[in-house]
Order: sequence, then structure tokens, then C-alpha cells
Amino acid sequence: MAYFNNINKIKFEGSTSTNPYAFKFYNPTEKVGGKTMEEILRYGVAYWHTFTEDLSDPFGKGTAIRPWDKYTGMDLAKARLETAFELFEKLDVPFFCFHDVDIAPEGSNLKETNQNLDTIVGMMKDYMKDSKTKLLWNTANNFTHPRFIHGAASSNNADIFAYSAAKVKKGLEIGKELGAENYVFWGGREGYETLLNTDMKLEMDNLGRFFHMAVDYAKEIGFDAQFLIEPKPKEPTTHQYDFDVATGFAFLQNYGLDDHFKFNIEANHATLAGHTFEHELRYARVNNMLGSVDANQGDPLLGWDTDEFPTDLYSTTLAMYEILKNGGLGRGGLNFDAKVRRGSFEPEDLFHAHIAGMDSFAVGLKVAQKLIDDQVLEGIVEERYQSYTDGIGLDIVEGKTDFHKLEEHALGLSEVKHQSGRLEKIKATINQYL
Ligand code: XYL
Repeated sequence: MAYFNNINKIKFEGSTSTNPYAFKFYNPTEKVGGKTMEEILRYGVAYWHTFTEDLSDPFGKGTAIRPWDKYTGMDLAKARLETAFELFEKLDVPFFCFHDVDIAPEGSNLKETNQNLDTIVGMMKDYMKDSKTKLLWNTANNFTHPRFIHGAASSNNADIFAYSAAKVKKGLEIGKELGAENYVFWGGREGYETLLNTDMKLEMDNLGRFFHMAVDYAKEIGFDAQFLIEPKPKEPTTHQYDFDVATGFAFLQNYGLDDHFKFNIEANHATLAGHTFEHELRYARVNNMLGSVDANQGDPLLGWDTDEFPTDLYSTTLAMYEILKNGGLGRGGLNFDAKVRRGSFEPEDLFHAHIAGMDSFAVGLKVAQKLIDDQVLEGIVEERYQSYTDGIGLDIVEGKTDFHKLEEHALGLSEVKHQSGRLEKIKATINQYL
């Protein structure tokens, strides 16, 4: 059965097209810097926001009209699967991502839940045989069910630690079965509300133990996906242990896990942490920890995790600059962890939203490549740090100095000369490229 009967395969028609069901900038076969857009951008559809999201918010019930919602239970799961592969094909996306609970309903116990998963995973594998769309990553939802009230791997309750491990174990098996490129850990409830009843050290040590066991099990079953931590500073807990990339990186290093993980960086999580998207990408990139991206944007006027489809071209440009400088995303991709607005409740809005996101990152890619080709920012940065290319600066970076010599140098200074940072000029130049 087809759910999007009136919508055909979305094709590239160019920036002057007025067809709402066409790409204006994303041309999968067009080469940018020697690779095709499809190869660089590696777009993914998020199963949860696209097929299970009902657009409810804390103040109101869901508004989404989804023809497949006439079903319930396993029938609904099967209908969503059918819809998913229709949408993947029509959007021509290379990847998708899901949580365990997105694809199959939970049963009355873990065994039943796993049976439901097995049924859907078997069907999914069949759909994937006839589809170009691959699994970018899967993950375990260890945050929605009330059992995770006090956390999952950082819960005070050891039974829940075990339950969480069993869900991740199953997730790793599913990832292997479906050939996932990555496996994601977003610690939805891995954090705390108040220190008054929290053993922070035990919780963090347990989280470290949990990740080591996951690494060991993936190795045991021969699942070679890249493991990814997805940082987020808050929501739902007040203090999340994976606050941002820097915090997550320190955690991984502290627990001897940094060789096994990279980061899945989400734009809206970056802004919630008080950073820009590109700050998080840069922090990961310069530490060789950039794995994948959850492509969305927040609403600065609201301030919570609104998961909007990315349309801000300035942001997509600076993000693509980091990604290109990283030499691409490797096994990662740009997953649209984004939902249509509550007012965009019709099924076709799912297409408009993805087209908007895919076009926005395609523009970002082209502009970023041009900025790199023209060495716009590189030239500025090189000039700004010139003082480290000779004299005392060169001694500092080559480790040839110490506090005695530096004091001697400082005492001999009569006047320190600075150059202007020229920020407005730089921004005006970037605007010329947009
Ligand atoms: C919610 C998070 C999740 C992760 C996967 O804020 O973005 O959707 O991407 O668990």
C-alpha cells in the first residue's frame, strides 16, 4: 500500500524551480570538491520524528494526521515500515536511523519485546534488500518508559542497569543484523536532578562500566560499527553527564573509552549547552572525535530542544565547513533528528521538511567548499597567528622555552602591537559567498 500517492520521486530541478516537490540545491550526483553531494552529505531520515511522532507538546495532544495511524500494535509497526521505505525511496535518501521502540511496540515483558523486534527486523531486512537506503545507526530508547525514572545505566537501581544492558545488547545484535554503520548512545536520563539523593561517583563509574561492556559485546559478536556518544546538557534531567563534547571527551578519556567512541553532534543540543553548532563540531574535529551529526536547529526564542528542520544557511555553511575540514564524516552522516512544527500536521509536510533540510545543507556544502577553495578563513587565521611562526612564538610551539626565558622576553618588551580581529569584515565577506 502507498501512503504518499500524490507524491513522486523528488528530483533536482535547480534554484529557479517553483515545484515544491523538487530539490532546488541538493543534486545528489553533482560533484563538490571531487565528491558527489550524496557521498559527502550522507543524509538520514529519523524514524521517530518521521513515522512515530504525533506532534504533541507539554501543553497539548498530538496534531499529526498520519494515514498509517489507523492501525495499532504490530500492525501499526508494519504499516510504519511500509511507509518508511516508500518515503526513503521517494526522497532518495541513503540512510535512516531508529530507536528500538520506534520500530516495534514493547511487549508485556522483555522477551515479548524482543520477539516483536525480531519480527520487524526480519521484515526490515527484506525491505533493505530492495532499497538503497542503509542503516546509519540504531540505538536503544532507555528513557521513555517509566522504568527509567531514575536513569538507565546511571540508575540507583541495579535491576534497571541490567535491563538497560539487555536492551543495548539486543540493539547491538540488531545493528549487526542490519549492517548499521554506527551505534548511538544518547543518555536521555543519564544524569541527575539533585545532588541531595545522588551518588555521582557511583553513577559515573557505572556508566563507564556499561560502555566497556557494550564495547566488549560488540567485539564478541563481530559488530564493527563506530560507537557514538550524543552529548546534551539537559532535558530530561537537569544535569546530564554527557553535557557537551568537551565533557563527554573528558569522561571517555577518564574511563579509557576514547579509542572506542566518537561523537554524534546535534545542533540543538549544542545551543542548549550554550555553544554554537560549529563549536561542538570543531571541538570534536580537532580531537579526531567527529563521528556523525544530528542535523536540526533550535529556536533561540524558546530555548528548549525544539528539533526543527535545519533551514539556517549561515549555520549549515559553518557546519559543512567543519565537516569538509574533517575530510567528511567517514561512517557518519547527516541525520535529520528533526520534526515538523505542530502546525505542519499533514503527511506531505514530512516531504517539505526533508526537502528544506536537504537543500539547506546542500547550500551550506557548496558555500563552505567555495570558502575553502578561496582559503578565505584559512588566510585570516594564518595571519592572525603569525607571531608563532618565528622568534619567541616558534620557540613556544616547538617546546624550546620555559618561564625563565619567557620572563626575559617579556621584560625586554617596550610595546606590544596588536592587529584588529576584523570580525565585521570577515562576516561581510562570508555574506558575499552566501
Ligand atoms: C533527543 C535525542 C535523541 C537521540 C537518539 O534529544 O536527540 O533523539 O538522537 O536517542
